Amino acid sequence: MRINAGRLWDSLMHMAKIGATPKGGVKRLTLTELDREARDLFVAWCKEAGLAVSVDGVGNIFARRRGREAGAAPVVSGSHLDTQPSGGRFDGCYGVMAALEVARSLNDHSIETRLPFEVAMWTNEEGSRFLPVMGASGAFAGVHTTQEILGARDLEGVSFGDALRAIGYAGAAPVGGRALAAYFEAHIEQGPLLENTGNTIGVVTGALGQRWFDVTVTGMDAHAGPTPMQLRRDALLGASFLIQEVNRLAKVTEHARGTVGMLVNRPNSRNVVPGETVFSVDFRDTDVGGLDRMEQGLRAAAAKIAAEQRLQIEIRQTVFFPPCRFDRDCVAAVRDGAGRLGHAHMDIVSGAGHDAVHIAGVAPSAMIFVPCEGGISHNEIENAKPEDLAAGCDVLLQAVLAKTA
Ligand code: HGY
Ligand code: MN
Ligand code: MN
Repeated sequence: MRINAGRLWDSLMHMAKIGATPKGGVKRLTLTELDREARDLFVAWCKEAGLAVSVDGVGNIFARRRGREAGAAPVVSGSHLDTQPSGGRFDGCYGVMAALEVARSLNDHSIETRLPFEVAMWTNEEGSRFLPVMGASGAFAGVHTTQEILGARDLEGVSFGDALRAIGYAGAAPVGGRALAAYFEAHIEQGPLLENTGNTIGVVTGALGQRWFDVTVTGMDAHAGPTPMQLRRDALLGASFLIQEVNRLAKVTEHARGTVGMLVNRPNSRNVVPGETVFSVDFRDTDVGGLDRMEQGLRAAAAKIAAEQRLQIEIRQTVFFPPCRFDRDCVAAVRDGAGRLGHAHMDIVSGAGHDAVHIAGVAPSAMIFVPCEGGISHNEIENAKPEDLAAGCDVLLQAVLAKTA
């Protein structure tokens, strides 16, 4: 039994039109009109496939296919439809479309599973508009409260709850608190390993832990002309020293990662010494000790720079989740599926966070990676081969069949 590769590709390309950018990417930020349009299309496709659709209080969407044991805990598979501001056509969307294709293929082959199967779409996985990243799957898993998620505000001050209501997806279903028999997520690797090693399938055994901060550097606005260099309290200059330190700390060990992706400089005028600079720090590592090492290094460097440059530097943690290991049996179901289908495969640890990382805290979970061109993602040129996407979806079908039997 195989999925319908053409239908999977067509669904991906249809969804990619919603928020399409001139460079071939997708900008579909969470809880915007474009997100609503994508959600409406997804819900329509689920209903066409005979799935019962429900929406929970943070906008997570679940589309349920009946099983013989109608009330039993379902096997679930899904991902996210929101993208980065300069996102691609596959990050997240592939996992939602692959899960929908599994449901469609079970219908095509008139398969009645013992357990119900649900397709899931998690709100705000990317965390680029609202913190925390992976917030809605985190609420489902009890890592965050619903109030915390609904109260988050974007840079314009709009709350998650207001934006969710504005697009009509403030659902009535409770957030979490229900058992899942298993969870699988298909995703592009977003790194170069599979492509470089000639593997089609990544059997994902776990994911790096993450710790994010917002750093606020405060100095003094001053005139760029009359103010002598030695009297300045230049917030952007202080931030630049600390940003170099983030990069240095992350290079100390092989699997550590350190990124400054967001920076706001005030007053951001060409002839004013900046008085305030706010920037993000994203640390990742295979163990919490590595995250602790980088945090301690960051705080020590900040204290030194603050004293030398006569600045105030505040460091506020915004995201933390420990490294995760996926469920051995679910990982084996993925590995066995890839083996049975004859796809070259390798075990791999995810450098990216995914909703599966939170769901793994409440249900046996695993992920399936497929290659993306050049390992590039979070970039409008993100690309993947139809045959690899189909292979990953076939492995997902095998894993779902194994767990719903
Ligand atoms: O940041 C991540 O790892 C994911 O793309 N949200
Ligand atoms: Mn993703
Ligand atoms: Mn992403």
